Amino acid sequence: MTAAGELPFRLAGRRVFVAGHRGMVGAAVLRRLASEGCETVTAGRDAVDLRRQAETEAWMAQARPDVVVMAAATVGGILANDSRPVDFLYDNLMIEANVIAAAHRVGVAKFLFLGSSCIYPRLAPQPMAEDALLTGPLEPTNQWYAVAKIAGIKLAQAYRRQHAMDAISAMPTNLYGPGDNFDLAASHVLPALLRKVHDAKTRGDDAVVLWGSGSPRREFLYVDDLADALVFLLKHYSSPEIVNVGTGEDLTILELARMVADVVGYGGRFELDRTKPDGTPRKLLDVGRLADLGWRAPTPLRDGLERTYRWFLDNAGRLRDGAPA
Ligand code: GFB
Repeated sequence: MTAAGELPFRLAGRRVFVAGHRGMVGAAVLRRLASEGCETVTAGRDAVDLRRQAETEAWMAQARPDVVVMAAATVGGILANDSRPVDFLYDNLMIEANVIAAAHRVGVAKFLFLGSSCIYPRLAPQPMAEDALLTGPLEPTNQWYAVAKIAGIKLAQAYRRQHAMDAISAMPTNLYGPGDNFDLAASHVLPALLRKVHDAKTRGDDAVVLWGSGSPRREFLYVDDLADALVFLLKHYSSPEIVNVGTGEDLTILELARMVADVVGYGGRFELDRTKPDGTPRKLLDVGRLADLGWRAPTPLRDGLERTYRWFLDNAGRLRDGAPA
């Protein structure tokens, strides 16, 4: 059985559980939902460990949300993915299975699952359309995370098919913005470069080291744009097929580094550390499906970078791993 959900879906007056509200994505979703007239509920890791089924079910049974946005996940950049495979596979499998099953038990009216552009094959034709899923081998550095996210997509589709649950799935491209992780050992490239370039400028260093060859191409979406797209999908989308969320534009890591240097006001050089992995050579989403539905990303990369750098400067003192140089 395939559910035909209510469209447009009404958020006003509903109780929305944003799982993972302390992360960059969950926090942006909360900011965006503030103007929707809905009630939001959240649960920190101290209140419920979503990797534990009994805890998740008990929490969901007392919270009784009408809508769930599944932004809880163990995430990180290329090195964290490659070096902590258990965390990326086990945590994400458990979290998504527990949250989807518990949401079904309490009979939510809508469920939004979040995947990632790394679910697509390493050498998928570019830009990557939704139907590229499961057509080829994955990028080895993030296969653990990708397999977990693919399982989550399938579980959402399975609940929709077997139990008529209005579960939908969005696949965001590489994200950045306020609340990102600036810890160099675990972060993605964009916050890493903002921090490295800022530190080099502060210390007067004449070079910044980039991992890999600098030639991989990536697409970057401002996290508040993602949150806006997710609210749009909650209201206007009800179908088993996954939906890509991106800008439709990419650039090389070296081009990104130069843009970061410009935003930070740094005049030094970039050196390449080729002992570090490049990852997939190109990751650009085909955003045609979402554009046809009526949504496009409004924030140009340069503007998003400036806003993120301002956030970094304002919040550097309370970043998890201490202040930058
Ligand atoms: O953002 P990132 O860590 O992850 O790295 P992926 C993107 C590219 O930037 C790679 C290069 O080619 C890195 O080698 N890079 C250059 C750097 N300098 C740095 C640096 O200082 N730090 C980092 N982190 N990278 C992730 C997946 O892949 O994308 C996740 O591992 C997730 O699972 C995420 O899907 C969206 O784009 O390669």
